[in-house]
Amino acid sequence: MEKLNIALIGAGFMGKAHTVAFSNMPKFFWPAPAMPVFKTICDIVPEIAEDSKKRFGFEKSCTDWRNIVNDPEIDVVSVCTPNDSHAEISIAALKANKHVICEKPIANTIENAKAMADAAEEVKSKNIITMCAYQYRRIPAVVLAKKFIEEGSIGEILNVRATYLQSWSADPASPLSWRFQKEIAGAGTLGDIATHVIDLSQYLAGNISEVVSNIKTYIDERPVQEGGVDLLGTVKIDSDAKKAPVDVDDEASFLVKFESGAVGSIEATRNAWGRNNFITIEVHGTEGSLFFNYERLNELQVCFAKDPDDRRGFKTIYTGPAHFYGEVTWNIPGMNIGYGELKTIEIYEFVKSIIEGRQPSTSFDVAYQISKVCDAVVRSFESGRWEKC
Ligand code: SOE
Repeated sequence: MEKLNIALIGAGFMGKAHTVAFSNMPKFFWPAPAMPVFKTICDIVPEIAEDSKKRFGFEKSCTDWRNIVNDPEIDVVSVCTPNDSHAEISIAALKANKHVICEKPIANTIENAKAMADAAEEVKSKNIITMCAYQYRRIPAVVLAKKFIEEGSIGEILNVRATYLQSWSADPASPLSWRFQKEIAGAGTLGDIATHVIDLSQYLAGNISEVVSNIKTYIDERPVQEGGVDLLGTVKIDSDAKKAPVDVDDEASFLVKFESGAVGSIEATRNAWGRNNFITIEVHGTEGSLFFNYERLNELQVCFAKDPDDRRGFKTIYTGPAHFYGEVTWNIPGMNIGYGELKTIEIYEFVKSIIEGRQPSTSFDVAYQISKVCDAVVRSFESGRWEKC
């Protein structure tokens, strides 16, 4: 079995998610397309780099990502750093003929997103694979929704309503991590989570062509945290701490038009008390409707117009062995998968793409298209008009 030497840059929350996924991949998917070898982990904080080496089982650690890009032994680079370094690292890695999986959003600016898509295009002919980590489209229930749509079970799509609501930044005492700084993150909620539901909407209904938007910042300054570690609201900082301005959005809502003629809406905020990872998508077609909610991620609700008037309504399908990769996760519907299995499915698809020499469905060009929608959302907020993507 082929081996792939893995290097991971950025040992925080996403570094942990990628490592768990690489390590679980052959446990679920056997025979694996290739065996990951945990070569090098990089973090700019020396103690975190060294600690993660031991914790995650890497052979080496470093604090400068260039060591990884310049290492001829490395086949695959996982980019799990804050958004402002995605472009520089990914482009350098691609130029060094490494396969790259990069966390979302692909970049902090539309220019960087384009540069990354261009760099990926340049090495495509050498079978160098890129993936941006839009994992939610790989949830079995979402894949089932796509199957219903493709089979024509809900007819022609009329409307897509999508939301991504979280609460971790609703508390003004949640610290000012990089996610609230435009220079690093590029955008707030729009880049961080609206991008996921843009991806889901486009996966199910095709590309979005135009948007009209509203953007809002609710909490315009936050307490400064020591160190660069992203605490995602899990730690609160007391009210007399030094504060600094927030220059990104807390909420982004927009109406969308799809190339197909369908319409819809997308809303995202990280300031919705009671909503945790509330990704919902409801698709209405001429012959029926579909509804998915990540907080019940092993379920898809479907309603068919053809059912008799006295029986029509949403029914719930529990995903399991009969569904996408269900045969390799757990054996009984209702045993359920979670975030860890989902990231594992994503890494499996990435590694399989490398071995088969074909781009996965969330390659850098697809991620760039999502950034174009975000760019149009910002332009529309400034112009007050519909803007093309
Ligand atoms: C924080 O909002 C976050 O970690 C996002 O950055 C992820 O993309 C999302 O999947 C979970 O929430």
